[in-house]
Amino acid sequence: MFGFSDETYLDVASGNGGNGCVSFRREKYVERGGPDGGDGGRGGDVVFVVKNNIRTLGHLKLTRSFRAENGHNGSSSRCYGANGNDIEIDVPPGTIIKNAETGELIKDLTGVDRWVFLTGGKGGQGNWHFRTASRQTPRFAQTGEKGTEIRIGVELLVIADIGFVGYPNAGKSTLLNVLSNARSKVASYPFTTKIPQLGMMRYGDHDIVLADIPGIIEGASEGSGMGFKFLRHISRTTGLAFLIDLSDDRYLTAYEKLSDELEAYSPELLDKPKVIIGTHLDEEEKDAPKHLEELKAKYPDIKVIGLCVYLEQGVDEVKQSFIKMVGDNENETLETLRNNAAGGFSAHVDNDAYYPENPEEVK
Ligand SMILES: Nc1nc2c(ncn2[C@@H]2O[C@H](COP(=O)(O)OP(=O)(O)OP(=O)(O)O)[C@@H](O)[C@H]2O)c(=O)[nH]1
Ligand SMILES: [Mg+2]
Repeated sequence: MFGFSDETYLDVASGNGGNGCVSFRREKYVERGGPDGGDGGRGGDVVFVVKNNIRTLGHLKLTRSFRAENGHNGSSSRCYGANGNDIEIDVPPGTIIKNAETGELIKDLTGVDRWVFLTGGKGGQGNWHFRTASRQTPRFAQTGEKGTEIRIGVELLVIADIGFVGYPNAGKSTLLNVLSNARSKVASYPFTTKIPQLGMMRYGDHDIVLADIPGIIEGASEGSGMGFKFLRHISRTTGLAFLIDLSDDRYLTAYEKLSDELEAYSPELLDKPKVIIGTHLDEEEKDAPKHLEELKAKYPDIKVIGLCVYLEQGVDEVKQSFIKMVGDNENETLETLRNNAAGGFSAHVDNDAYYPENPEEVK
């Protein structure tokens, strides 16, 4: 279980084939022209296109019905009807298509770029095809084949791109709420956040999934505080953001202590790209700006950003650092998605923020 699973249903239909045409040639001086009704065009297909820049099913909740165009009818002079246009449905990597009624898996789109799900109906043949020596005036043509209509379930496991790590009260939920539509509870007491929350940060046409997890304290690996079981939710993220409260006495040691706890859970966590975010930068009476400089000097090899969301200081820089972390590691993100096509817990999705349906499920 590394993320939230999201699902929706769609009604999809391929286009009907156009009808063949019944028509006879009419020309000057030719009294009884032969049949010349053309064929109907093919109905459009329903095609799924996997787009790496989409990470959610949000856009499919606005439009639930997707119909390909019908083929056009044939016409006289043996003119073919035009083929109907295909309908393309964009989905994020790792999407699974199921039969909505039976729940049966139709297709796992992991590793697929483009997939024709329903082909359109064939066009009917015009009466021109039905002429024979004994039947020179066929007054019939074939009707186009019907397209296929089905209700499908679309499922996706949403895996976070950036995981927030920090002591309680560092400002993790505050940051999540500013960067995404999530409404993670914010309060001045420790362990306000009790279960992971995901939010979607949008930039251009890209989605970046952020994960806010409960605060970690020294000794979490031995079970102190909320323990560190929630680290599994950030174990597959592309990058980590360490949030350190610059007004807290522990600002200079926090990064090492948090790293020790992560290492005790899984040493690979430390290999991830990371950024340190010094929060509460506005607390000048507690020397927050000076502490920020000390942190920068202590970790010259790590990007250290000062942040106060209330004064909008550092918000852009934080965003850019997330975009860069995800952009630099796009292939790894895709790999992770491919390897995690199952699992997760279900979430109630509201305006692109994910709230677990059943908190007990979230282990
Ligand atoms: N002055 C100031 N207060 C902040 C800042 N960021 C967050 N806070 C406050 O710090 C307190 C804790 O913020 P949260 O976002 O709930 O912290 P958290 O890291 O999610 O905490 P837990 O969920 O308990 O782990 C809240 O009272 C916030 O209003 C900041 O930049 N400056
Ligand atoms: Mg919180």
